[in-house]
Amino acid sequence: MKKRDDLTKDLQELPESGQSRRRFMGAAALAGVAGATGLGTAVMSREAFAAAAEEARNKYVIHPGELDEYYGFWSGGHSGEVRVLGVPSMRELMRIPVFNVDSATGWGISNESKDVLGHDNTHLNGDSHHPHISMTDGRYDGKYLFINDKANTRVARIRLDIMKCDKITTIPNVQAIHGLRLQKVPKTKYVFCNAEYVIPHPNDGSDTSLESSFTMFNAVDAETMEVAFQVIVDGNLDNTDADYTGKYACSTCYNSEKALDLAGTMRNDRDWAVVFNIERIEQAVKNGNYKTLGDSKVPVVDGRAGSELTRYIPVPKNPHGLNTSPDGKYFIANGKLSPTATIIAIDKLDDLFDGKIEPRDTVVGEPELGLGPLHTTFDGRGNAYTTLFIDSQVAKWNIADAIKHYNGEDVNYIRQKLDVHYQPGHNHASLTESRDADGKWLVVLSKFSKDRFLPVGPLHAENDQLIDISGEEMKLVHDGPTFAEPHDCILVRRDQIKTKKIYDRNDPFFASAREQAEKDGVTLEADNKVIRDGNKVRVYMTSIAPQYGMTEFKVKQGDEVTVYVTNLDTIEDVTHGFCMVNHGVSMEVSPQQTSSVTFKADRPGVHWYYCNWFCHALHMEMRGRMIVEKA
Ligand code: CUK
Ligand code: CUA
Ligand code: CA
Repeated sequence: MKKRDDLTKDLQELPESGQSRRRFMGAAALAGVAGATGLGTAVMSREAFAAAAEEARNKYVIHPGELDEYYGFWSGGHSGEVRVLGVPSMRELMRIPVFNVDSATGWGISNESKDVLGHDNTHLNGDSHHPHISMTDGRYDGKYLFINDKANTRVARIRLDIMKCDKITTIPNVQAIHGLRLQKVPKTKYVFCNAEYVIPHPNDGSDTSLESSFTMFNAVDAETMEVAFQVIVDGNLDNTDADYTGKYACSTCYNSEKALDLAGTMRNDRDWAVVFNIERIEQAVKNGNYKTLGDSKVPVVDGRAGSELTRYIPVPKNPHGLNTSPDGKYFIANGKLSPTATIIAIDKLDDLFDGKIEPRDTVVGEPELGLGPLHTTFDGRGNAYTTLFIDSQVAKWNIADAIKHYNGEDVNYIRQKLDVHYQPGHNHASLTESRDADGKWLVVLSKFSKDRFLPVGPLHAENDQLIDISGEEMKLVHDGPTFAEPHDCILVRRDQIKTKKIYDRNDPFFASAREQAEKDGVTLEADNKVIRDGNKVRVYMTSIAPQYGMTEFKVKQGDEVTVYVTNLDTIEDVTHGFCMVNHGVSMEVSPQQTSSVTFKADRPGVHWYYCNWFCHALHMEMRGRMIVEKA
């Protein structure tokens, strides 16, 4: 095998020779096309260059009034949210607050969002990494999107018909949910999620030793959002993915050493990928072969070495991403500290679990890709695309050729290496996690942007790059700055998502408001009424642009006031808001939606409320007064 440096040099097909890297970057979109036309930029005429640029532009520019072909769902990292982008335009369409507080929609402020987040409001932050869309028979069904919260050990579900988060579950007995993937076949019954850090059990301060510490692999029921089971593992857990039979899930572990310091986590030459036998785990739970931990009732099974529920496959040093190829054949573990990716054949796992072969016998390839392989994605044509964090590149390689090479054949499996800017984490090709992987677009989430955008102070944007992978060569076509911190994204065809234009009046999202109104004898769609219930006051009002059904209501100092606003407008896009000045109260009320918010009327006097979503020419006139009588 050639030395890595030679390989890299041979395979660098970028037309950047003779140019400074910086100049190349400025003309990145053009250079990509130049490569495809076989013309180095150095010899390209001005006219050819302009024509190539025009061709590139027409391919990815969505002109005003046109719609994108794909929805992209981006995690928002420690902003705690999810963002919706159109691809290939890369325009941001919407933000879906999840683990964060959002002033515009009132997420974290309104009662409906607190029903989801928990009314104690113990956390205002989150750290969302991995957005994944529910599947039926290995294809996106457009029903839900699930996402982890590493910061506060939660998993959230977003209803894709209204693009609102409707459930959040805190995973018990563990800390820091990181990797998250969904069961693909026969449907998404489970959300698989890895807790990253080992903690002692019980974690009550009585014993903080590593001997009593472990972490767990978790399965959340996708419909009920209850934790179905937890599996104790050796080492720790990073990323995960599931197969296309419904039988196996696989997770990477970078800390088989269970070390507390950095050097310690790198001590072993190999860590492992742990494979979970979902059928056997379900059976163990059914047979009552489990325990529970602390106050939680979640069944906990033991999957540590020697267990029949798991198998540990040694892979090189501190692996990171774990990705299933869309043909269902392979789990690919990305090396991170090793320049390799490890190809695990899923059809050998039955034999592994039956004790017929050894763990490393499942490995059918271990291609050398470059420095810092983190995540791999697929085009559905047999090629894989792996981000190289340290090399700041994406390596395109052919899986079948990598396997041949592993078997001693003299074949070159690397197809191309493309510079990205800079230090890529996840990458994601269109429909890549499903049977429908179509190999059209590749998004690369570069963690550093450095000189790619106007400087905005020491804190930089990240750089999400769009690469056209529909041809033989990857072509970089777009740079897009993003705020902290998209870890991962998922691209789905636009016809796979069906959204509501306005709310259904029976939507469960505001069912609790309806229940309360019924108890109070109030019809949400018609009444404008104040109901007093001790020192609790419920104010029901309607809204039609540009007016609230009530321009004044009276309460007493010290009352706990809940305002319910029902938007009677039926016209798409006519959203109202409700903001009570100086009370920290703000919320969205979209067409046919009911929203509510509770606050303390603690100061006597006049307090104005107003509509804060621009709804009408007379939007500013949409307001009213809360009169608080002195106690
Ligand atoms: S990730 Cu979460 S640490 Cu590579 Cu999926 Cu960034
Ligand atoms: Cu209603 Cu602005
Ligand atoms: Ca390690």
